[in-house]
Amino acid sequence: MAEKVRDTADRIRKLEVQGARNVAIAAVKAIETMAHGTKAKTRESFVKELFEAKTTLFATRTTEPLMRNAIKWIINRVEDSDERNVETLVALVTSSANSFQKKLEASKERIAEIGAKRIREGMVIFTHCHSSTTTYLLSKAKKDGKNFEVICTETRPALQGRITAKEMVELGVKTTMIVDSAARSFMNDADIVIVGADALTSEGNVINKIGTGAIALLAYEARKPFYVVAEPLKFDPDTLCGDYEKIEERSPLEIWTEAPENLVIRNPAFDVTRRDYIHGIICEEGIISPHSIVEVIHRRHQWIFH
Ligand code: RUB
Repeated sequence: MAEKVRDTADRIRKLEVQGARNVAIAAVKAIETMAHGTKAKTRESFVKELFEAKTTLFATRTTEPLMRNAIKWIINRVEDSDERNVETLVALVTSSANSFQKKLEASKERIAEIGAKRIREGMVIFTHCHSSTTTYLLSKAKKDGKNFEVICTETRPALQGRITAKEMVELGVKTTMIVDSAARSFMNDADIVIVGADALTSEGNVINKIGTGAIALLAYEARKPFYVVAEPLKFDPDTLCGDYEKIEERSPLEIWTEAPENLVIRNPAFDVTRRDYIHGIICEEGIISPHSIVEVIHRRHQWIFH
């Protein structure tokens, strides 16, 4: 299998590429590069290569339906075509990869446009981890001339909150970083919570960085609106058929490298936020209730079910 796919898979696994959107884009680019460099002479061997790449990339991070949907989009289009010429199939991979990326780009813009309207002058926004969709929305609000503050968690154990903090400081936004366990102490200072998502389930629950579920509960207790910014393409169709979204469990070494022997360390990367605590999902369709996610998928992305 192409070097590029292996290399991308490695970078995703090591969190050198992080966040659902960035992971999906990196995977799409890797498949495109692999297709360009293919030595396959027949449709069958080309399709086999695509499936090998899919297996490798799917295995990198368990809780990334956007990446899975992106790869599915490309492979579906190749499988649905009757074309036997490999060069034409490579061109089809390129056009599918481009159209997927364009969809993602357009949704990011639209989400930022819609979400920025919820940011009022002087607001304090609480966020967790690093979501490129969230920080893009905040940068749009800033460009619109709004002044606001951000409180961000450091996000143990991999400290993705630092990426958010750096981006916000560079944007000229007054930013306060707190340890994750200080979330309750600072929730009262916030006006609104905005987080990203890795997965959306058929019941309208949202899966995001570990700790998000607890932050949603804190926001509920403090009566602060809790919004999720996510494109519906993060929907996992398997949840409609009864499967639970699997939660990635990462190495205990991320938590403690020299831990005592026999100590059990658990390191789930994500948790579930129940729909009851979510005011709205800000997506390119507008601000929707978590209950309507399946309806949106039926209307906009039927192919996900196939
Ligand atoms: C990142 C994370 C982000 C979502 C959404 O976790 O939980 O909130 O992926 O990000 P990790 P985006 O750092 O483990 O990948 O809005 O960029 O898709």
